Amino acid sequence: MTERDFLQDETIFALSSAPGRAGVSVLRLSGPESGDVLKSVTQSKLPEPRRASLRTVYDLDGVMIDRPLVLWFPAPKSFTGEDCAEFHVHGSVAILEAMARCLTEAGLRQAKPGEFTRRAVERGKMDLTEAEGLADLIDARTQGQRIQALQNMEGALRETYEGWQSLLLDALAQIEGEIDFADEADVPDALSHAAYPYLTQARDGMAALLAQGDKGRAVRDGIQVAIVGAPNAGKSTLLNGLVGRDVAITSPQAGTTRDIVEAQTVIAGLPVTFSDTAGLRETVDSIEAEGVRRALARAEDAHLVILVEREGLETASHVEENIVFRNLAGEIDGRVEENGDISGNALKNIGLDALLGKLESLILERYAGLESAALTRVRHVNCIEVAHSSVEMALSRLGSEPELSSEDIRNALISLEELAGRSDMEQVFDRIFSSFCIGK
Ligand SMILES: Nc1nc2c(ncn2[C@@H]2O[C@H](COP(=O)(O)OP(=O)(O)O)[C@@H](O)[C@H]2O)c(=O)[nH]1
Ligand SMILES: [Mg+2]
Repeated sequence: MTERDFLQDETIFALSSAPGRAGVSVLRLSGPESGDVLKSVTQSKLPEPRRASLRTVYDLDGVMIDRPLVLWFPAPKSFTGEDCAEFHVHGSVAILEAMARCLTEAGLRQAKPGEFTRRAVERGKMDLTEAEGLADLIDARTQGQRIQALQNMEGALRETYEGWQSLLLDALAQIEGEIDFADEADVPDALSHAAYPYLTQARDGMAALLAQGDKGRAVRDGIQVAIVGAPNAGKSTLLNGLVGRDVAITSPQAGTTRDIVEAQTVIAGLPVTFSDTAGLRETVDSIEAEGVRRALARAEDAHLVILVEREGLETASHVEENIVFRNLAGEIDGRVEENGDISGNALKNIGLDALLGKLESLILERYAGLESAALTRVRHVNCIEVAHSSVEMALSRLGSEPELSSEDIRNALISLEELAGRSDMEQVFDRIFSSFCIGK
């Protein structure tokens, strides 16, 4: 028995709702002792599975703690796949403390962070990408994040890579058939040829998903918008106007902003962080020069860049911008010019609606409404990139070196198993061998 198997046999509990005073707080149990502990602390028989029942909970001395709703989820139909129970107690600090003491005395252990979900993954209730989706759903602050997280939690990415796995296993079965039975007369010469369509379909699917680039990560982590331009162009004034708060110091003195000033907002249901930066100019002041260096680096890393221009001011360095805001003097109409630039007056909040409208349409166009699975982590991109290049390699030597080609396909499958959070290849081998027979 490994240490992990041993740990899995432990029954754990945790407060699953937020800590502190609340109308109701939920305590969750998972592991083989869940049912016995539920019976003993309620001094009654187990409730009907998955039905809320009112019970009294007693401590070890037989003194009442609270009268909660309790639920019993016998394995495997539970969140973790183990026996689970829930107590919906009144949410007071004193009740939670008494419950924790009572459950600890009954032999249960406090769960570690993420331990319920980890058990769910290890028991096959969900794969790693679904668990990541669940974590993102709990962290979601905007509607766009919620929608993206739900898709992955519901298995969008899992279904996608399972489709590729199936194609790769079919391809492998064809190739192995040719290698193993090459001497037999009834096997067609170019059985491996039959593997082409499977491999190209898997390759194209991976390429299409990789083509979404950093979309999924931008939604999960937030969209970075850098505000750059010459000193005194009105960048800090613009930032304050955009978020409706006085976050950055503004002054007629050139070189006021040196550190990056960030402010958050929500556009098109997605979290957006604006970064106000030091004005771009040649300077002998070493602190300001560091500010300029940071400004350029931020513009480089940002998803979108707003360049603020003001008459008579030169922007010293070239920056790839997405939107130009022309900060004009006087009572003018804020508007979108023919070339797409926005004219306005940052100090008087003129043209900010036009600017926000343009930002919103750019964000919608680039980052919103992912209909397929989302690559929300670098891990996802890495696994799929390796799988993709392995399949490319397999295709390139399918005709000449089928043995090596099948090795490439196995490597692609290993990367997808990694994406799934499973390194156990047994399932894959089962599939390979059963397909193998069909080929015959
Ligand atoms: N007249 C006028 N003054 C502005 C406008 N925007 C900013 N300012 C002023 O120009 C000065 C520099 O603005 P600031 O936002 O600090 O520029 P930054 O260096 O680009 O951050 C401040 O005194 C602002 O009040 C504008 O649209 N019109
Ligand atoms: Mg400034």
